[in-house]
Amino acid sequence: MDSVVSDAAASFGVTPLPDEEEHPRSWQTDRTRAPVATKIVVAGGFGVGKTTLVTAVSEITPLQTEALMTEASEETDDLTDTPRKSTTTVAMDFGRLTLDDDLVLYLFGTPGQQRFWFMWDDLVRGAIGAVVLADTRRLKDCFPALDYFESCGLPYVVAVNHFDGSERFEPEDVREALTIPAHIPVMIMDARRRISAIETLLSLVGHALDVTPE
Ligand SMILES: Nc1nc2c(ncn2[C@@H]2O[C@H](COP(=O)(O)OP(=O)(O)OP(=O)(O)O)[C@@H](O)[C@H]2O)c(=O)[nH]1
Ligand SMILES: [Mg+2]
Repeated sequence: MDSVVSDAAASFGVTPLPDEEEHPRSWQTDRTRAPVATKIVVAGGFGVGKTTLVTAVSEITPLQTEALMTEASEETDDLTDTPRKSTTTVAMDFGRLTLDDDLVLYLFGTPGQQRFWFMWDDLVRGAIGAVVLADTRRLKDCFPALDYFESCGLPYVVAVNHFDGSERFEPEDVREALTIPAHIPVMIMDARRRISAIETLLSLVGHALDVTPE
């Protein structure tokens, strides 16, 4: 991690990646302080940046299940807004992020293609909440994820992954367009930037704590 990112990460309580063998973290040696492990789901429409987000924040090499996209999927997978995308997630993304030494987030990215949605029920089991990624050029793609979390009652936040060249909107405009209730955080972020993605995850953790009964 470079120093600019390290400094910014420190201000979020994110410990820079240590050489775990030589410099174990305090929670690895202090047996009285077990870390709290939480599961977080990263959802949203096809190609919105779920794998990008998990990869950007993960302190371990993320598990990815990417498959090459072929001409056979041209009819169903619209690549107009992501022309350089060549692979798609077919099962899940998995990554890990430690905050403040004692809160460990396990991140599960969902597959975006509709034909893999049957896996969501398994992926969300035990999660404290979800990030729903949205792209303002194709807002309707995030409706299935919003509907899913609304109906199962899992806390969620909405994060607009701002793609270069797309028009920039204020969070309140996006809230109105998606009819997101006032108490649910809506933010503009960049899934490629670690700090931006961590801010989104922190917002979800805070929101989940607010709305989940003790
Ligand atoms: N310009 C720009 N490109 C992005 C951004 N986020 C992701 N990308 C690119 O957009 C494409 C889609 O990213 P993925 O992370 O694979 O999207 P996904 O949501 O995991 O896709 P599926 O798993 O197939 O649904 C990739 O080519 C990324 O490099 C962003 O914030 N800005
Ligand atoms: Mg993906």
